[in-house]
Amino acid sequence: MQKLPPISLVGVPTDIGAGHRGASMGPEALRVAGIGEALAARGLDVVDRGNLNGPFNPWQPPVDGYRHLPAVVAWNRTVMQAVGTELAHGRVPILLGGDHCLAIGSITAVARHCREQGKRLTVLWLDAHADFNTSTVTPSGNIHGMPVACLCGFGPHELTELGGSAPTLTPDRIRQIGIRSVDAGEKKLVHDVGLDIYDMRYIDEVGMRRVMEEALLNLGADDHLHVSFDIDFLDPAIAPGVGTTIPGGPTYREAQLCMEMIADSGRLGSLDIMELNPALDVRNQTALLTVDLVESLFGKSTLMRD
Ligand SMILES: [Mn+2]
Repeated sequence: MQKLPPISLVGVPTDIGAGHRGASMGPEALRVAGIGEALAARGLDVVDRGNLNGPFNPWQPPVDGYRHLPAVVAWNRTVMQAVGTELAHGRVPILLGGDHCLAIGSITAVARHCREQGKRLTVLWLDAHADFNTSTVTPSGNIHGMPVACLCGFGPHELTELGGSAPTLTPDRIRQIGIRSVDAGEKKLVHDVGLDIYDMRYIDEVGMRRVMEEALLNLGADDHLHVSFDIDFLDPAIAPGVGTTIPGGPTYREAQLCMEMIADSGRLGSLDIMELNPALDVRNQTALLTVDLVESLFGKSTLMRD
């Protein structure tokens, strides 16, 4: 069996960038669903680092187009440091979110690590949304709709330059899968920068297998794959526990295939699990499903082969 590196779970209990309260309870719901035990049962070395700390959510309206910007920056700095520390120790960080604005800190740390190690970073963004809003086009000011834009250098300098300089990523290093809700202004921006989007229509037309073959094409030994998994990627029929459900997402089997093909690539180096909202879940079923999918992401095969 392939030897996988040790894993660190890092909880980030905040909904500071979200439009609904409750993702702050995500880390604990994932623990209650047994994420650590499930990975350990696969023979992996798993350590739970507990939760990071940061400012509480004041639940205020946006200021100059951004909601809670100073607190979002504070949380992301802490995330960047924690993720960077795990990578420097040769561990695979699994961020237990928390809302998706925290991917700014997470991926900024991963990008720096890749630069230092001479690795090429590819980000797989599993989401119903492109998360490419800016303060001028966002309808809400919620920063969880802006992390991909911020990582590509579009956004407040406190976030685009979190790692020292902007952009953290060029759009060609990102592949988005499962997209089915893009705001009008956001759509134009996404087209302008040429983001690689495998939307639900494309998944319907060619199937998840070909989508993942294309998204994972040409990954070699020098590639670091980062998966940023927004739980709203999944169809709400199987995953009701998120704040921004959009119908028409991947089914259970499509999601499993997606995870299994990422595992088969052998390149997974870091993971965000974001936007799980236990306040909206039903008997923790979305957390349990997430743990099931993460097991596949780390190589648990449901197939009759090896
Ligand atoms: Mn998202």
